[in-house]
Amino acid sequence: MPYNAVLQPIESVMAANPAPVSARARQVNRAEVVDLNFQDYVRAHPGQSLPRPAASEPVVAGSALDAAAFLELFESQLISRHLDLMARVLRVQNKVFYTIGSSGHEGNAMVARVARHTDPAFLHYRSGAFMAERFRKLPGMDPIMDSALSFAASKDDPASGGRHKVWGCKPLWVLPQTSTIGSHPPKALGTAIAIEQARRLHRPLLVPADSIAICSFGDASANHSTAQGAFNAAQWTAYQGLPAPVLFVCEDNGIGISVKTPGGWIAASFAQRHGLDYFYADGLDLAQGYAQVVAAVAHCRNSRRPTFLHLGTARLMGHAGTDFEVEYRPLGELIAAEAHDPLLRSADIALSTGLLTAEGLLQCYESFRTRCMDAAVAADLRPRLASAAEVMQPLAPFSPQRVAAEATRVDYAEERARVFGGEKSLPENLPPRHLAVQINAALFDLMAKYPDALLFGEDVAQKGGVYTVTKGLHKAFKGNRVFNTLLDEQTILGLAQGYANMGMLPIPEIQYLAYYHNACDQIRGEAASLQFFSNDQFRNPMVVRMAGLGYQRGFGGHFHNDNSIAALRDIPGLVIACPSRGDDAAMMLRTLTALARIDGRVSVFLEPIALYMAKDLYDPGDGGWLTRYPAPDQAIALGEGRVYGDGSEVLFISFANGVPMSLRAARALAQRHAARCRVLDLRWLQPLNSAQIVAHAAACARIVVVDEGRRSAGVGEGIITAIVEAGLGHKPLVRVVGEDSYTPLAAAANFVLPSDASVLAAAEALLRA
Ligand SMILES: Cc1ncc(C[n+]2csc(CCOP(=O)(O)OP(=O)(O)O)c2C)c(N)n1
Ligand SMILES: [Mg+2]
Repeated sequence: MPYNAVLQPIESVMAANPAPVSARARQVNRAEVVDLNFQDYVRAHPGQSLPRPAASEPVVAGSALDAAAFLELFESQLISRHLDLMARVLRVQNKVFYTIGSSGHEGNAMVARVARHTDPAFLHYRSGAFMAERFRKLPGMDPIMDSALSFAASKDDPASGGRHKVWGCKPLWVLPQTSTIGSHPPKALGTAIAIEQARRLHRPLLVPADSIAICSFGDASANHSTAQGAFNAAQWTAYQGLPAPVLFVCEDNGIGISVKTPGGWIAASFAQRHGLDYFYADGLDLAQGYAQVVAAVAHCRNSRRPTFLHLGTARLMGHAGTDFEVEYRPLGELIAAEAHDPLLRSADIALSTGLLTAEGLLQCYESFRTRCMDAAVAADLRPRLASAAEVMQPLAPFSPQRVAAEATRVDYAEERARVFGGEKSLPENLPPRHLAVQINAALFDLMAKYPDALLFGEDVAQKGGVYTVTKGLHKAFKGNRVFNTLLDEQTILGLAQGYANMGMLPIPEIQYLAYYHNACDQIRGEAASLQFFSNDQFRNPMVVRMAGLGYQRGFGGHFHNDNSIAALRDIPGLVIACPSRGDDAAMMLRTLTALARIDGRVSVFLEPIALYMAKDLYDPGDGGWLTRYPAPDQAIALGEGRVYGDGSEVLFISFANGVPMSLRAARALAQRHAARCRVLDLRWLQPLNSAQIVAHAAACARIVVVDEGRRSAGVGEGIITAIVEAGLGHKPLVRVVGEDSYTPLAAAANFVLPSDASVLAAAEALLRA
């Protein structure tokens, strides 16, 4: 019996006269329809009509799939289906909290079967069968119980510790994804490139050297600009003959929630791309589709080229349990999709070949139902996360002693001497220099200290960066460790995640703070969330350098003088460091790389462009802003600010460009009013060191917060809040802060940013009050 026999009578009846469609077909609960359809189909099947294949023989004539493999794949499909059905039933009872299912996509089990469990996988949310199949690759693992714990948001969920329903598994190299569609292709590509780069650098690799990265997503998600950026970056890489063994798997069910993908669009858009090799496989028919899945995986592994596997699927039971598909899809269309249920086709193969009897299959079907329901009921009894502390436990791991020890570790003297060209030219033996030079020296130092550190971004290599901060690094460490990327911030941050996933230490550069906003989600949604959603099992440590903030004399306008860090400040677990002078910068960078290495943290190093070349503090030629390079055993602990002076009449709290401004204002107050001041340079903008802020605020009579960021959502709000919450809100205090404006070109910028004059005026007003 053709597996779509269920379809034909209903479709023809519908066409003639929609009225007689059976009561079942009209049901709103499509999960029940799909469930009953399967049972009816099996019961009505005429049974064996083909010769029964031996275990190692093609399951049907001409198929690349043998009978034994077919039976296992079918079992994975059934497990996945019953996880979906269980979720629909138990959601209503509040025992399960997630109902986006995999029904109709169970053919993705083929990809899991053909790939290895050490091929890092970044999966679409419809990957139940992929997971069930991959679970076979290691002994002693139970996909049903693991999934049930995840559906139930139990603390014992091995994937995320009850934080989210994600497909993830540490031993199986499945890195959990967020539900942002299309956001994972950049890091999947990054991981593929990292596998190759580690080999070139002779770094120990965490997976076999011929691994591939697998990245699956839906047909609608393939249009997302983030995904398209990753496809383009993969093509750009392959075009140059560079290896990028990533397998993109587009699971095409023809629809995204309620929006149809134009017929044929995925093939039309992807079949002819330069540098992206296209394969199509029927994901609704294991016997048919298997050969193409095998071909795609083998091609990706052997050629090391980006490969696009277009997997035909269907969407059954709606987008999620809450989705009443009947409201936006004609009934006939639902029935048609249900008739293409891949499990009907698998049942047809099993029954017509005599591999299973109808009775045996139904028993098997029911036994998986029972196992899934029992597992879910048991999972519901297991503990759930019970406090904010428990929820946040993996968010921002911090081991201060170990980080301090790592930051000041100096066991690479030989490499250091080689890199800097001998003892005499070690930077700590040179005269004081400005910020850009000291950051450059610090990067040389860190590249020497960490042989797996990689520095990359737009223009960082031969040119040495737009502001020469990375000058000489390419020459010293060569193109495998210091390299230019294509012009795409999402790819830069995706690469960083990929390198980190493969155990390296990425130091990507975002050329200007303003352009971080083009790729914000790669930090906010992706990099910074991995430890949280994997219960700290996966980490993607990195130090992202961003040049930013205002006051550039030579290069005006908003985008090169962006002063907003609001889009960084509220990212859970992210560390933001912002030095104002060269010695601090070097010591802070050491702490950030140590934080990455020891605690797997993601951090941003915000470099104030206008201070790169600043040499003087009070008067032209005084050299007051030059600093000596700190010896490599010196570091600054996370959160520790720098305090200038011990006066108690006025406290300036600031960071970056605001620090020299505050110091100049403090000197003017001393000279004009004999007022004794102190200046606190925060240095770390997230997490804010409230205790230090409050201690100095308590010790001083008046407080001036100098925040070159914006009035709204700037650091100043956090500083004032810390002071007020500590009960010090009665003290005279004022903010000198950037306006809620973009920064205009030329001298007009001074109207919207704090200046020497406005800082001094605010402080004097406080003194007078
Ligand atoms: C960036 C983003 N925008 C919107 C959504 C909401 N959303 C979730 S799934 C989805 C449709 C995805 O369709 P497709 O990629 O075809 O996958 P399918 O669900 O059909 O398997 C949308 C719009 C999201 N998760 N992420
Ligand atoms: Mg879709």
